[in-house]
Amino acid sequence: MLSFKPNSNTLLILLLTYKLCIFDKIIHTNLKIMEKLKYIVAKFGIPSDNAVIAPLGNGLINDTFKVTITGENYEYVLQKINHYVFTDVDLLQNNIEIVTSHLRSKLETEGIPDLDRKCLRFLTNPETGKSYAKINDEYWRMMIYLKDSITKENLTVESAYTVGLAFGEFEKNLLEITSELQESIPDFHNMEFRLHQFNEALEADLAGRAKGISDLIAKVKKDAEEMTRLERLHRKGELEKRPCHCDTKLNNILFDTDGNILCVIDLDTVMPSFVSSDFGDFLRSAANTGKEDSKDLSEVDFNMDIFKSFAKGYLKSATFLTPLEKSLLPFSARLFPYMQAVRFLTDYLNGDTYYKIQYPEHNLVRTRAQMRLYESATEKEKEMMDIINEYCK
Ligand code: GN1
Ligand code: MG
Repeated sequence: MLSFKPNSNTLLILLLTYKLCIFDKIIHTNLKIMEKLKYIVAKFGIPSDNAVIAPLGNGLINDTFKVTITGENYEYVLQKINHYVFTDVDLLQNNIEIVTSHLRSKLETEGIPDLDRKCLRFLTNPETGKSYAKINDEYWRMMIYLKDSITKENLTVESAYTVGLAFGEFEKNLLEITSELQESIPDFHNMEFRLHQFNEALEADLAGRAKGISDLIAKVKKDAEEMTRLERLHRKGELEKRPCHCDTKLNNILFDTDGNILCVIDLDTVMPSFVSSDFGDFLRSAANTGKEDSKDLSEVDFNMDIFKSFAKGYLKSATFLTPLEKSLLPFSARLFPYMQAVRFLTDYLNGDTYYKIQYPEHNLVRTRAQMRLYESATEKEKEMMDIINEYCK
C-alpha cells in the first residue's frame, strides 16, 4: 500500500494553497458585499456602478458606509438600520423627517446659506416615496454626506462651551414640535425600566455570568432607588419631557475643518425625554478622561473643566429650563454613567445580544469603566451644584 508522507516543502505548498483559498474566499465575499451595497445605493436612484463604498464611524448599533461616486456632486452616507433595536422603522423615519424639515425651515428663515452643510437630508426611495428602502428583511437609508466635515473623539475645554451652546440650541429649536415626536425606542432613558431589564437578566442569567460579578451587582443595587429620581418627579407632575437628542456623544457632532460646528447628527433617538438625557449623556463620554471601555480604571475620571465649560454654554442657550431642571443637572451627570453601566451589564448577562462587541468580556470592561466614571462624578456632585448655582445667579 502507498503511504503519503509529506515533506516540509509539501507542507508549505499545502499551507500556501490553504491561505490562498481563504484569501480568495474573503475577496469573493467582499465582492459580493460590494455588489449588494451598490444595488442598495441604486434603489435610491443614484447610479452606483462606479461607487466606492467604505465603512464609516464606530457606532454600536447601525452599520454605516460612506459612498463616493466619481463625477457626482454629492457624497453619501448609506446606513443599515438596526431594526431589532428600532423596531418601528416608519415611526423612526417619521420622527427624523419631522426634525430635519423643522430645523431646515428654521435655518432657511434665518437666511443661513449652504443648508446641506448645516442640516441632514435623507434621500427618498423613488419606488415607495419613503426615506428608507426595505430589501429582504433589511432596512436601509441614505443621506447626503456633509463635505469636508469631521468628527472628534476628544474635546478641548474651549470647544466644550460651543458644544454646550449647540445642544442647548438644538433642544430649544425642537420645542415647537414636542407633541409631534414619538419614542423611537420606548422607555429608552427610563432608569426604572433599565433596572427592571437588569433584574430580569440577572434572574434568568442566560449566559451563566452572574456569579463572577457580585461586586458590580451590589453597586447597581445600592443606588438603584436614588437613581430613579426623574421618573418619580415625572409621576408627581413636577418634571416634563421635551424633545431631546438622547445620544449626545461628541462624535454625533460634525465640525468643519476650522473647528466650527456644522450640525448635530445621529437623529435616531430624538424623542421626548428629560433634558437630563442630553446634558448627562454628553458628559458621560466627553468628561471621561479615559475611554468608554478603558481597561485601566485609573484612566477614568470625571473632568470638571469640561463640565464647567459645557454647562456654561448649555445654560446660555437652553433658556427654557425650569429651576428644577437646572438643579437636576449635576444629578444627570451621575445618572448617565450609572444607566450606561446598567445597560452594558444587562447585555453582558444576556450574552451580548445588543451592543456590538470586539472581544468576549467587552461589555463587562465597559461596565467597570462606566461604574468608575459614575463614582467619580458622584464624588464631585456638590462641586457641580455650586458651579450651576453660580452660573444661574
Ligand atoms: C449606542 O451606536 P451608538 O454609538 O449611536 C446606544 C446609546 C449608548 C451608546 C454607548 C440606540 O449608541 O444609547 O449610549 O451606544 N444607542 C442605542 O456607546 O441603544
Ligand atoms: Mg446613536
